[in-house]
Amino acid sequence: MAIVERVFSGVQPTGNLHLGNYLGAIVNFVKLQETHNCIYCVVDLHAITQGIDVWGGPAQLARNTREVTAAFIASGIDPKKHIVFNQSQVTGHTELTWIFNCVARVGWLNRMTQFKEKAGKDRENASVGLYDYPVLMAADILLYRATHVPVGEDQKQHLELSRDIAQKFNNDFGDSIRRHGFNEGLFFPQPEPLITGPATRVMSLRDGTKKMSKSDPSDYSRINLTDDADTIAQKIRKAKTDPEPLPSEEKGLEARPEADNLVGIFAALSARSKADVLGEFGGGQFSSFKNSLVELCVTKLSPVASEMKRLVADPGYVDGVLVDGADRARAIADETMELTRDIVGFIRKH
Ligand code: AQP
Repeated sequence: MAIVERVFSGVQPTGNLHLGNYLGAIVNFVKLQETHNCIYCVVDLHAITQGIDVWGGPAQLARNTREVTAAFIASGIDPKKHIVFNQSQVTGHTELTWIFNCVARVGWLNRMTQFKEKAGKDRENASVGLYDYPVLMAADILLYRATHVPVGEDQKQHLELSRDIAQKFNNDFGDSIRRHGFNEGLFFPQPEPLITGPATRVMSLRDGTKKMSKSDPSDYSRINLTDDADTIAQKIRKAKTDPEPLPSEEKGLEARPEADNLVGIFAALSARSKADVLGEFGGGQFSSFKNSLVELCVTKLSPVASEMKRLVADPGYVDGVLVDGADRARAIADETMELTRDIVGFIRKH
């Protein structure tokens, strides 16, 4: 069972899928289909790590899971050629998490900044699942022995942890791994983060120093993939800016986070460089730039939104995609888990 190049990534069904998720992750997912075998997962087990008020309860979780699946397909992911499924249908994710819990060190998890940000001041009251989130993420990736993981910049630290877990597992169980025919002692690959593409960190429309996020209480901070043209226009027109006109060169965006963010979004959506965008709009006022940005956003996002709407109205089809994807994912996961159990020394029926 040699290591083959394989892409894995996931999106949480926590509602409000936004332009950051789209440009930072989904657009890259679509592109990678041309060169790799890809597995794209709706990570519902991750979604429940925050309070029930955040993930919205059972009916909302199911709705959000279908919505993320619809967004994948509407954006151009082909669930027949590649694998699209929801995480909870493949039990290997949780089983491998337990084994990795015994490999990962508490000191490693204590350094995870996302936990600190999400748990906030009330850390004692955060769920154990939220603390363990990065270990589940390592299991998601390594269950498929995936080699490449397209993510936004915010996930970089978690990817580094996945690499540390893979390496420690390979070291701890090196002799057993070799006895199982992996002569180099490498069972799990070191997954490579792919933090590339048009916009690896899209910022809030209300505060250019904060990441655009599903959980921001202000809906005006983000453009949701399901927003209609009027809502997109309102949000962009209200987006925070500064009183200066747009600079003519990229250097002029330094220390102007809101301007930088809007120019970055324009560049990403139009597949142009920021310098090129500033060549056209530099020296002008934000108002006319914003009008062009509204037009661009609506042109790019409306077809995705209307296809999502059509798919969400057909839950039978969407659930079918997830069940079919889970069957194909499970076939790969079972192979990894059987070997992993043997490597660790768990007795099982052969
Ligand atoms: N603002 C962003 N810019 C670029 N990429 C982003 N991603 C998220 N926000 C941005 C990338 O989207 C993928 C899916 O993210 P996720 O659903 O797993 O959760 P997250 O990273 O926690 O995203 P949110 O939207 O910010 O949710 P909350 O509010 O719950 O924290 C990932 O590849 C992520 O990098």
